[in-house]
Amino acid sequence: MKRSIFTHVLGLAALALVLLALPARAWAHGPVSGGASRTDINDLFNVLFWISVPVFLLVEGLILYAIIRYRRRRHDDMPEQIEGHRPLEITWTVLSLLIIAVIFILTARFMTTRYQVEADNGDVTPDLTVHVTGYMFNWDYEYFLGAGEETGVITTRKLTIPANRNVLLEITSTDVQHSFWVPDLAGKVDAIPGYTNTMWLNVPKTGLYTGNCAEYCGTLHYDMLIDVEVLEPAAFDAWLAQQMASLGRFVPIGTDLTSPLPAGDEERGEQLFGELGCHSCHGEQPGVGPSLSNMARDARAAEGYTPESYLRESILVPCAVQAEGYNCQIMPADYGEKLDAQGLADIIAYLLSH
Ligand code: HEC
Ligand SMILES: [Cu+2]
Repeated sequence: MKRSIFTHVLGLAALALVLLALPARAWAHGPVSGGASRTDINDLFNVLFWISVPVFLLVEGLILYAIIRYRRRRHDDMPEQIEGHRPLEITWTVLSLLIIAVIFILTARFMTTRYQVEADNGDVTPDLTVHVTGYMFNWDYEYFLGAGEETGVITTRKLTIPANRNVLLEITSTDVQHSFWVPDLAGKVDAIPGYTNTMWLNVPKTGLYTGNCAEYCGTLHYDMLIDVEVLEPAAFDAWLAQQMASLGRFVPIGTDLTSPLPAGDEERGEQLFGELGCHSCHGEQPGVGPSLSNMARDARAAEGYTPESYLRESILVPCAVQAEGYNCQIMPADYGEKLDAQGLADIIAYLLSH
């Protein structure tokens, strides 16, 4: 009578284990779309998964079995004592070693064939090469045709690439370590100062893929987001051509503090404020930098500034005019290279509207 209850309990427990293991298969997966190495990552994941399922079931099953079978009974005498079991010990040591060896070989083979070597020995030629540079707390993307023909196009925060083409990302950093990670496209690749890592993409589906820096790098690490927009090849070509054309008209303002500015457009200013990552330090509340609403009011008429000239100087040469209680070194000093007179005027118009 009693015995049959325990067999049932054991059966139920085993069932619970299997039920626990199943959703893991559904939830956990590698990149679903895009990376040239996506199938390899998923293959590797499947191998690891199906090796771990029997191990998990065996270990948990034995624990349950031992708990129930060898539980303390009322009138127990000391049970039979067993000390060691050489054949068993040798078996599980060798088995574990074998499993680890298989995983190691598969992983090593995957890493050498996919991440580095393809780029280095030229098996695959890129249609587009993008230099990805991480820094606290944003990403810059510099576009090259083929393997390295300059376009001059640089975008910040958002990477735009064509679908169904080989795209090579050359990833590095200018300050500390970051990690470029868009889970639906590929595995993490570290951005390391002084060193270039590569990532291949060939994304079959257009759309917006999002990710973020996956290596803790400072206060605003959480805001070091990555947007990858994948366009139809024709739409991408049009986008790139338009970027290149507007480059000719784009004259960076540099550190010019005096030439008159055109009339600013508040709405476009707001957009630029987001694209250039200003909002991560300047929000509604004071944070790493002064709050949005405080900036224009902080104009120092006594020192001869108008609100416009004060904002302009603060943006182009952050350390020339300092807000009290803040560290001016934190604010990137190269916005003059990313803004032209119109862009600066737009941002100033936006700031003045607060
Ligand atoms: C990484 C953080 C960071 C980013 C990004 C950043 N700033 Fe700043 N900013 C600061 C800090 C810190 C200060 C205060 C030190 C100073 O006055 O130079 C500051 C000061 C300013 C000031 C002067 C405010 C005052 O009250 O004196 C203005 C204006 C400004 N930033 C505009 C911008 C704009 C526009 C952008 C984007 C194009 C931007 N900042 C991006 C950190 C940042
Ligand atoms: Cu980072």
